[in-house]
This record gives sequence, C-alpha cells and structure tokens, in this order.
Amino acid sequence: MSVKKALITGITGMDGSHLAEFLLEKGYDVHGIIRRTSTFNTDRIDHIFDKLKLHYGDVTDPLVISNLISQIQPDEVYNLAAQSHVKVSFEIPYYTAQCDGLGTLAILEAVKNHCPSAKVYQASTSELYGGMGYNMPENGYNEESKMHPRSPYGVAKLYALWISRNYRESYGMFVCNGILFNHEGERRGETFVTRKITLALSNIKKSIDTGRDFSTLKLGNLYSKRDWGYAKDYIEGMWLMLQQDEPDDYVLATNETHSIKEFVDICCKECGWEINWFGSGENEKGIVNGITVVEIDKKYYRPAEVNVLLGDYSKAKNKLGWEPKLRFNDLVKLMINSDLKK
Ligand code: NAP
Ligand code: F7E
Repeated sequence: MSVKKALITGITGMDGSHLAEFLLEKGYDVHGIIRRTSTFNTDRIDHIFDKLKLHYGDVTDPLVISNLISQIQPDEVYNLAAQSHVKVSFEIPYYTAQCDGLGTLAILEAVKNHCPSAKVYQASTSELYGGMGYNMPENGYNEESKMHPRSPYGVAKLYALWISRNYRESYGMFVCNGILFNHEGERRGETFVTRKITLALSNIKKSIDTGRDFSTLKLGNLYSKRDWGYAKDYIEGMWLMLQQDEPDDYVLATNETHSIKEFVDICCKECGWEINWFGSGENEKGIVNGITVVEIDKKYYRPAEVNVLLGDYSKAKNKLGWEPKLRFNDLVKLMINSDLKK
C-alpha cells in the first residue's frame, strides 16, 4: 500500500503539532504550511522538524495555497490555520474573517481544482453556539443545535462551516467539520485562559517559595464555563472523521462544564494552597495565606461573552467510536504540574 500524504495548515500551532506527531507515527508523509516570521515560530515542532516537509505559505494567499495543493497532491488536508483568539478577533475582525473564513474557501477551491478526491478536515468550533443557554439542549450542544456566534471569530468560523458543507453538497467532496469544544494541554498558547493561569500560578509559587517578587495573575470573567478536554484526545477524533466512508460533521467534547474559577481552585490545590475569594465584580480577589494572587482586570472582559459551553459527543461516540480519555480534574493537574516542573 502506498504511503498516505497529509497536508496540515496551522502545523506550528497546538493542534497542528500534535496532529503532525500522530500522523508520523501512523506512517504518513506529513507536509505542513508555515508562515515566514522574523523570529522562530516552530518551537512546537522542532523535535520532529527533520521528518516533516514544510512549505512557506499563508491561508490568506489563495495563489500559494492553490500552487501548494496542486504540487503536493495530498490524500488528506487538515485545515487548522486560524487567527484562533476570540478576544483578539474583536480587535482584528477583518483579518480574522479573511484568515478563518476566506482561508477555508481558498483551501476548498484548491482541493476542488487540483485534487478533488482528497479528504478535508475543517477545524470548526463550539464558539458557533454562542453559549447563551436558550439554544442548548439538556445534554449539551450537538451537531443539530441552533448556532449563534458571539464574536468575529465565531462568525468567520460559521462561514467556514457552511462553505465546507456547501462544497460537500455541491461538488461531492469529502469534507468534514469537527465541531470541537475547548481543548487544552501543555502546548496551549500562553494567552488562552487555561495556560495563562497555569503559567502565572506556577511562576507565583516558584517566586513565593524562593522569596522573589511576583506579579499577580490578572483575569477577566471568572464565571464563564467551558467544556475543556485534552488536545491529544481530540487529534485522534479529527483523524477518525477522515477514515470514514462518508463525510459528516461531528462534535468532540467531554460533556462536563466548569468555570474559570474552578480551574484556578484546582491549580491552587496542586500548588499546596487554599485560595479564598473576597469581593465581587471588578473588585474580586483570590487570596492565599494573606497574599493576593488573583485580581480582576476588566481589559480581559469581552464585548460579548460566551457564557456556558457543554458539548454532547454522542454522535462521535456512536459513529467513530471516539471518547475523551482525560477529564477536567486530571487535565488541570497535568497542565499545572507541567508548568511547575519547568
Ligand atoms: P493555535 O495554537 O492558535 O494555532 C493556529 C495555527 O494557525 C498556528 O500554526 C498559526 O501559525 C497558524 N496560522 C494563523 N494564521 C495563519 C495564516 N494566515 N496562514 C497560515 N497559518 C496561519 O490554534 P489551535 O488551538 O491549535 O487550534 C487549531 C484550529 O482549531 C484553529 O483553527 C482553531 O480556531 C480551531 N479550534 C481550536 C479549539 C481549541 O480549543 N484549541 C477549539 C475549536 C476549534 P503561527 O504559529 O505562525 O502563528
Ligand atoms: O477563554 C475567560 C474568557 O481565550 C475562555 C479558542 O481555542 O476555544 C478557545 O476560545 C474563557 C472566556 O478560550 C481571561 O472570557 C477570563 O469566557 O481561553 P479562552 P475561548 O474564548 O473559549 C474555542 C472553542 C475556540 O475555538 C478558540 O479558538 O475564559 N477569561 N479571563 C479569559 N480568557 C483569556 N484568554 N484571558 C483571560 O485573562
């Protein structure tokens, strides 16, 4: 059997790096698109750099995307490239739409024109649901739930979801949308809330233990809730979607939801601390042994918040045989302990 060829956009990101490792282990010839940057952006893939075939490109440049897909002739394309930060999307909405929305169109057009039998995975998101509650079934959001995106990121990804479905229906292409709920891990970007918390608290602990000064952890809304899973578990789900006979869309989630505050509480326990919370709103503080470690900074509030996300992954379980392995408590412990060791 010939070696399968995969192309990953967003290969330098958290998911892209895990997916590249996963596909190499399965014997794939792995190609990736990276952006030219003035400083290195390949930290997450440096350990497998020699095994990968990397190409410069950008999903906002349809010419290069078309040329690369035509040259590489991949069997599977994983479109993970995105301006993936929800808060940042309010600040750069136009670019976010170009990258996350039209970038997906560029990939689909190139596949349609140059290798129409390639299978495409589109990185869709729970941000599509908006988390306002009125549209959430009792067991959580599923593939049929009404969508109500609450950010330029969510709106751009809604376009990407529908243009992917449109190419599937119009041209018979094999395109799957993975509607993934938040997934995290040791490689999570440092400005997403989970990693921001584990990095800051581990630094504060090291500073307190060695008598050094430190800055408090400044957070926004402590009360939004997320369905947090482990990135490595979700990578397998992405791959499984492309191994089916028919293309379809699937939710990947854990079916548990927890607040940012609960995340902080577990991290503190792992640091050997009991955190007590005082005050409310912008004046709320988290205090450990008389020392303030967490404060609120309203600059981290969003113009529109996604309050509660809970995902129902029954379809992925029944049709793909997929289930999340690592659950919330163990995920938080894994992340804080990884940063404490650094
Ligand atoms: P990430 O760590 O932010 O990685 C994003 C990747 O996209 C990076 O490799 C980045 O390259 C690349 N990229 C950004 N703009 C690009 C452009 N214009 N052209 C080419 N590449 C570009 O994101 P992630 O957490 O791994 O998520 C992967 C995908 O899943 C994203 O599409 C995200 O929106 C989606 N998603 C994530 C989650 C989650 O909880 N993690 C949940 C649902 C959906 P640089 O390294 O050069 O910046
Ligand atoms: O925020 C609150 C914030 O930025 C989670 C992306 O991967 O998952 C991610 O999007 C929650 C929000 O992730 C801070 O208001 C409080 O309610 O970690 P986050 P996200 O917005 O859920 C989805 C599924 C994706 O698709 C995205 O690509 O935490 N929060 N204080 C904060 N958030 C941040 N970043 N920083 C804070 O200081």
